[in-house]
Amino acid sequence: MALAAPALLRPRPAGAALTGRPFVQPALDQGRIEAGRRVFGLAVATGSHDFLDGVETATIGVNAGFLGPILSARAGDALRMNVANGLAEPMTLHWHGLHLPAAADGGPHQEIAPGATWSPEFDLRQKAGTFWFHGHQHRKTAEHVWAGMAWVIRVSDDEEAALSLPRTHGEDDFTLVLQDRRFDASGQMPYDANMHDRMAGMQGDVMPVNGRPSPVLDTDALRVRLTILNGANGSFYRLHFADNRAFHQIASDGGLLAAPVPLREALLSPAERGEYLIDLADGAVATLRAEAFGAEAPVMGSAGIREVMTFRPKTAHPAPPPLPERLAELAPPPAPTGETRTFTLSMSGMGMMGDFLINGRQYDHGRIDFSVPKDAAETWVWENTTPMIHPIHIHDVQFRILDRGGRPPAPHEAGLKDTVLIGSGEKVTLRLLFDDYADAVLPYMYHCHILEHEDAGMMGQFTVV
Ligand SMILES: [Cu+2]
Repeated sequence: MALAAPALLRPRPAGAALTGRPFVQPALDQGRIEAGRRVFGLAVATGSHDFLDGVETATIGVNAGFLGPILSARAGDALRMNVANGLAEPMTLHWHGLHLPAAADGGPHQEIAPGATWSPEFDLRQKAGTFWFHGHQHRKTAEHVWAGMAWVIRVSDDEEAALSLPRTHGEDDFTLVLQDRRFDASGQMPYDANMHDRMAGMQGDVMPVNGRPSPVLDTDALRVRLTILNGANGSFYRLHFADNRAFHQIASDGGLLAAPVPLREALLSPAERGEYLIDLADGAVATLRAEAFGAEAPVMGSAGIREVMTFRPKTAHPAPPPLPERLAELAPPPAPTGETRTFTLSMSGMGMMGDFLINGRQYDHGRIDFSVPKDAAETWVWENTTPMIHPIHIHDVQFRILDRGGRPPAPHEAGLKDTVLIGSGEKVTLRLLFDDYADAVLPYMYHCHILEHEDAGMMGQFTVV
């Protein structure tokens, strides 16, 4: 992000005229308990949603036209997900960030036929954190997610519950799904990816937050916790406040950081999550903004700055409440016990018009690229030789970043991760532990989470045996 112009550093006065509609916080769904198992029903169907005031846009939704309830569960829960495919085409639903058996992963090998229900059961072996689920149908992921087939799972645990943090859902604890979409003249958002979209990732000029562009929230809270998912197909968001205020990151993809990390901007790649604490005690209006850009940013630069949402404090207070000094016990990355593998991201052909490859190959649904011995702690080195940036997601594990471009990870990247940005020309080293689950046949995926790149074949698969 460029330095803000001086005029932007001054807080807007409270009560200044703003035109956005109220922020929408979807309810929490705690499922139902059946024989000691927490059961969620997820009905996937076509529907509609009013992203734009007074216009119904056709969607694919999960338990709603677009804004399904947020799934809420506790670490250690035994889960069953009843996923009912109400579409006229096959689909899958992948539990992004969850450590689970390959048969329950919801990747391209767990296809659900039209009219069928898929009911995986698995234990929730996570720390408190924010996870999500989205369509992962082979070559249809981008189209399905664009239409709305994605939402959030929030996981709580005792360690998080013992901390003095905002956690009243919808009062001082807000879950935000950031996306961008483009609409045609009739207010519809057909998935009409052109050549540029397939290269750079599909982006839109309207940025819904929980399905509503630039919403406004009037709040009594002196401090809010924002749990943010970048749910975009192809957009990266560099989040910051219009008044350049400082805030703190407290969690990354897989759970709490060791301690709050002060920031003035936070970059979220597609599929990444972050949790942030924002002080509102001064009573000034706080406008969260995002500089949006696509995979081609190293060449083409930013797509512009978008207003994400505005917080209007109802009250002022002499001082914000104190922050916790420590958050979670974060063990060091596991010591290596397995192989070191190198993954080179490349493009075939000339310039920007080639195919997207990992180690020189496109995804092949019938090819397992390699097998990892169960319980191995492996080292994966990712090298990006393309002129683009790629967020790499690895199924099954929460991994740790050991090294980014020859340096240790920044504090906000030093925690649990399942998606990591690999910059153009950059080399990033990860440590991953493949424990608990093995399956000789069914694989897990690793892929670029720019969904257009994934669908174009920037994906591979491995088994844990
Ligand atoms: Cu990519």
